[in-house]
Amino acid sequence: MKISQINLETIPDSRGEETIEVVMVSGDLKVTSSVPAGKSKGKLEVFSVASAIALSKLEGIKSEILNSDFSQVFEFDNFLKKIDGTPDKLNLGGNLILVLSICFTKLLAKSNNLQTYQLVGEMLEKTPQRFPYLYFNLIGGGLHAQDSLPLQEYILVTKFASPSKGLEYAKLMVEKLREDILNNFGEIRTGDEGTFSVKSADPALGLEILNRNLDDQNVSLALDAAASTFYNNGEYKIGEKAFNTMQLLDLYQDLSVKFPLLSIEDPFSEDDQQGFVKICQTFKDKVWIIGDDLTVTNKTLIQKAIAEKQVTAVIIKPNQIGSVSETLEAIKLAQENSLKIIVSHRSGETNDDFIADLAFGAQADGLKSGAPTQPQRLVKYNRLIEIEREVRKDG
Ligand code: 2PG
Ligand code: MG
Repeated sequence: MKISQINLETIPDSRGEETIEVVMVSGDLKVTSSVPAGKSKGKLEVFSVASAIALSKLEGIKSEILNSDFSQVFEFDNFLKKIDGTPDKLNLGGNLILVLSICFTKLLAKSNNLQTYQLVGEMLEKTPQRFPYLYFNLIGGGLHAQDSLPLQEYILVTKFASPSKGLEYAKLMVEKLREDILNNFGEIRTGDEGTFSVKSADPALGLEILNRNLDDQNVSLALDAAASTFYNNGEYKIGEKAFNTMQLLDLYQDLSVKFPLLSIEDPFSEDDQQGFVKICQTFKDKVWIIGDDLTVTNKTLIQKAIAEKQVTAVIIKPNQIGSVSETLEAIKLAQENSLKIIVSHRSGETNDDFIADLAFGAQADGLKSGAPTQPQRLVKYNRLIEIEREVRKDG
């Protein structure tokens, strides 16, 4: 496939910070993609360049891209990775390589008369059928909300076969929570991902509020502790209290007895890998232990986490690794080793809905896209519903 045009622009993300959007054209086909940004980032995520740098880097390589002919995503990505020439994408930036890579994937799908999820399915040799659980972060804390709960994300997980049912349930939950929080805290405060936020140092409180509003068997709760963000010198600081690894593990055990917890993401710091080993031994298959900062969608780090039995699930965020093909390699490795995969947005998001196609195409176990209150979050859930309609029509 020949690419005939590439244009890059700067746009604001959901936090109002600058990010990049690319329009890519091949003949009469046109696609758009834009990339998100994280705030609680793993240390080993690939490098991102500033928007102005991305623009000038693209100008430097554009003619080479337009003069080439690529027939596969891997080929396109390898071409860019070769120009970049560094493992951490220090030269072109993971954000620039990824936005081009996603555009190319969407364009290649279109030129083959496929939906993006169908191409993803083909690349992973899967037949997409089942929809992922939906991870709705409804109460935010940590780095994502000022003066708030200590853990980063208190999540409603909907497990309905149909994503439209999941979204409907989550929207009703938002209304119930608004009333609950207003009655009990006297004010409504919000966090980065369109969540509610409350002022408290009690790590259990977010789960308590969610739990007292649950009324269906098809829903569970989940946590993203993002524990690297409150870890220092071997200690976890929660409010005024300091926890060591075993004390924090006790806290999680306590929470898992009190609440219907499906999963805990980043329960320990990426620098406390023994914590991950211990929590996996403790919970076995009862609660999924998800790596995010620990594994950063990187197949070498996922391999290590598998070998050392540190996780039973991984977060998949394309911008942690910076290309579609490497994201798919990470997914393949995780799935071959029976890890659950949860495809995820970032806290600073855009209107790109690629991760919905990625989640369905890869037959992910979960899609995590924040609260159903911000357009940048809703666009992903709505894309899944659009896919659902199309799949039901064809099936
Ligand atoms: C996370 C994400 C998304 P951030 O930790 O899982 O919710 O946050 O994008 O800030 O890393
Ligand atoms: Mg996380």
